[in-house]
Amino acid sequence: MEQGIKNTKEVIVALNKLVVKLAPLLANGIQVGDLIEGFNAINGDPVAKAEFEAALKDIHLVDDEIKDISLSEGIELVMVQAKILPELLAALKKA
Ligand SMILES: [Ca+2]
Ligand SMILES: [Ca+2]
Repeated sequence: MEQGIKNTKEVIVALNKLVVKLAPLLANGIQVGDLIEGFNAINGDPVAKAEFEAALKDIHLVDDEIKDISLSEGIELVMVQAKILPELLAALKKA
């Protein structure tokens, strides 16, 4: 059965947003408190929280989606990443 790439896309977006949220915390070095602060940053953002929960819930489906990936799906994933890249780079630059 064709798997599609819905869950893979969700996980890519969630991971990028995680880096965007964590980058400012890690800018001054990694402390134990960063983990809690990172958790609070996500927990305090209902949209991000819902996205993370959705991504984590279906993360086990990503394996099958990747095994079944087509060229057009691969390109679509690259485009998903490309679309988030400016936000990601801006966060890392500030860090
Ligand atoms: Ca820190
Ligand atoms: Ca596919």
